[in-house]
This record gives sequence, structure tokens and C-alpha cells, in this order.
Amino acid sequence: MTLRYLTAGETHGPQLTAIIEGLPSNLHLDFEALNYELARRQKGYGRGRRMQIEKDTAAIVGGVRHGYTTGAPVAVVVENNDWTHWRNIMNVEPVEGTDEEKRRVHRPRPGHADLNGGLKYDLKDLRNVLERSSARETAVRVAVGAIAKQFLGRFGIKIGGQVKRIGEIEAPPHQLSLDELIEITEQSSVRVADKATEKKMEEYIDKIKAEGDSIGGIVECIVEGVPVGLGSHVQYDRKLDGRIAQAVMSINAFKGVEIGIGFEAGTIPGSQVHDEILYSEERGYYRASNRLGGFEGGMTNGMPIVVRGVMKPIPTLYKPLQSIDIDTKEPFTAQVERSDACAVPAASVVLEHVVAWEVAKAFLEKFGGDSIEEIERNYKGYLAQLEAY
Ligand code: EPS
Repeated sequence: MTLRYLTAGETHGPQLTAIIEGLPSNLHLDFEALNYELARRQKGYGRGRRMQIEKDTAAIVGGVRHGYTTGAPVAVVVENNDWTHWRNIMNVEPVEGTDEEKRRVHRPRPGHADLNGGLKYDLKDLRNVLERSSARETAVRVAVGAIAKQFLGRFGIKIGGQVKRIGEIEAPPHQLSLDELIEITEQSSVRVADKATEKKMEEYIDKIKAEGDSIGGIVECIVEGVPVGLGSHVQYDRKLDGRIAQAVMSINAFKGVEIGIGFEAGTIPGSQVHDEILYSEERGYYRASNRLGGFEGGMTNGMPIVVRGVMKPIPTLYKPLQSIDIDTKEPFTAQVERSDACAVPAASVVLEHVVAWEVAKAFLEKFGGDSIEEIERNYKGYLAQLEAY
């Protein structure tokens, strides 16, 4: 069975909804841990006023009983507190009122989905595009990924992340273990391990905000405890690094993805890129380095998965950019809207969760079963195969 999910819901509608299909039965869900992940996504220096309105929690409304999955589809709901201010504007029933009262949008914002979506779906109210294209949707994607994380946790697979860069400020390299990294970045307003960098990033975000601008950055996710052989070399759509890349690019505002040293691999000779193969009784086969970020041939090689993604600056600016009004076809400069100056720390949390989902999906494809116990049996059998190899 393939693990899959769909989401529905608008940023100022009543709720976001996800339905997950293909989860095994008997998986214990820790609701507190799930909501902890949602709270992590809401934090971060540089976010706007909306995050003071929302206190995201996930309500599970199907597929779970007395704390355990039943094997049925799992339905997850994250309510939008802001909905109370938008009841009329976002009502599913027809409402009376002027365009102004309905907050009709006819001025597409550069960098957003507004104009493309309006043209494609023949919508004269661009609100019908922006409401769905909003990054608010990542709240429920984190809820889905948090369930995947808990599933992977059963098999000793752990996921963490960090911010590598915000605009001009780069985080220096470090030698922290994943556990240490998770603990330390959690204390950071910008999800970096180094306090001096944190301060510089905060000051930089302040400066950008004061200029009416916005800023993006680079985030990284690390997955440890992954067995050899998730994904496959035999078919393009089974290559797990390719599927992770697609998932990362699907996060709102992401413009690029790298695995391991990524783009640097095109700048140095092969002898400095490939990870030499070693063997010991204790560890079996392992690598002297992890420059390829845990992948060869579209399959995991047993080293940690390392994925980076780049987020563009949020396009809602206080500094006006030129666009064209779809009613008058006249140029205008964008009006001021509530916005985040920087959402890179939040994007780091989203990255962890979309990667968790892809790894969980590949894990289930390989060790698939209908109950968690059946998967555990299959997994143990495979580990014995690896040991005997
Ligand atoms: C977003 C715009 C802002 C952000 C929102 C994403 O919302 P609003 O238009 O209500 O001010 O706050 O992010 C979230 C609500 C969230 O939960 O992350 C956008 O246009 O993508």
C-alpha cells in the first residue's frame, strides 16, 4: 500500500484538513508530541502578526481510537483562529456586499500565485487563488509529517534541522551530534546553533524589516538511523532522493534543493566528492565521509540523509513592486499587507516534516504491512539479511 495524503482548506477559511491513507494499524500516536511540532513551526524571529492570532493544534477526527491508529484513513484538522475575522469574506454560502466588503483581490502581487492562478482558473477574484496558495497550508503538512516522524521513531529514525543562512548571514559549521543540534537549535529564535550568528541574523532581519523588505535563506534537514536500501535505482520515480527533491520544492517559496554537498559537487573533482567504503564487524559497511548526503543510485546508503532547501524572500513587501490591475490593465504599486519579514526558521521545521513524510513512505514501501507489528517483523528480517550479507 502506498502512503499518501491530500490537504484542503484556505488560509482564512475555517480550517485546514488532511486525510492520510495507508498508515498501518496499532501505531501509538503521541498527541502532545504532534502539537509540539505545530508550535515549533509557529516560532521564529521575523514572523508577522498572524502568528499571534493562531495557536495551532491538530485534532484527529478519523482513523485513531484510544491513541492508536486502526488502519483506516487518518483525518487531521487544524483550525484557523483568524477565521472569526473572515466569516463573511470566506463564507461558502453566497453573501451580499460590495467587492470591497468581500475583499475582492484584483491587484496581483508579484512573486505570488495570484496572476497565474487567476488566468489559469479564470478567476476574477484573485482571493480564490491566494487563499489556497498561502503558506498557511504548511501547518497541516507539519501535522501530517509529525505523524510520519512518530512512525519513523518506532524504528529508531530521528530527524532534525537547522537554518544555514538568512540573507547575507551564514551559520558557521559545527561538529554537534544530531541530538545536540536538536536541543540547541530549539533554544534559538532563528534555529541556529551559534549564539553570535543568532544575534547577527536577528539584527539583519530587523534591518530588512525596517527597509520594508523581506528576506529568504537556506535550511537543512538531517535524518539519522535510516537503513540501507530505501528507494531504488531501477526506476526514475522510485529514486528516493528525487522524491525528496520534489517534496522540498513543493514547500511554499522554495526555489532549490540540494542533497549532501549538492551544487558544490559540480565544482570539485570526483576524488573529493565520493564517500569511500569501509567495513567493520560492529558497523558492517559504512562510509568514511558523507558528502553525498546518504544517497547513491537513488537509494539510501545507511549514512544520514542531508537535504538543504532554499527559500526565496516572502513576496508580500512593504516596499512596493510594480504590477498590473486586472480590471483596468493599469500599473499600480502594491499596497501594504500584513506579512512576515522572514519565515526561514519556520521553513526549517516544514522541511523536516516533508522529508519525514517521504522517508516514511519509502520505508512502508519496503517493509510494508497492515499493522506496525507486521512491519517490525519485515524490518527485522531485512536487518538480519544485511547482517548476513
Ligand atoms: C502567508 C501570509 C501570512 C502568513 C501566513 C502565510 O498570513 P496572513 O495573510 O493571514 O497575514 O502569516 O502564514 C501562516 C498563516 C502560517 O500559519 O504560517 C502567505 O501568503 O503565504
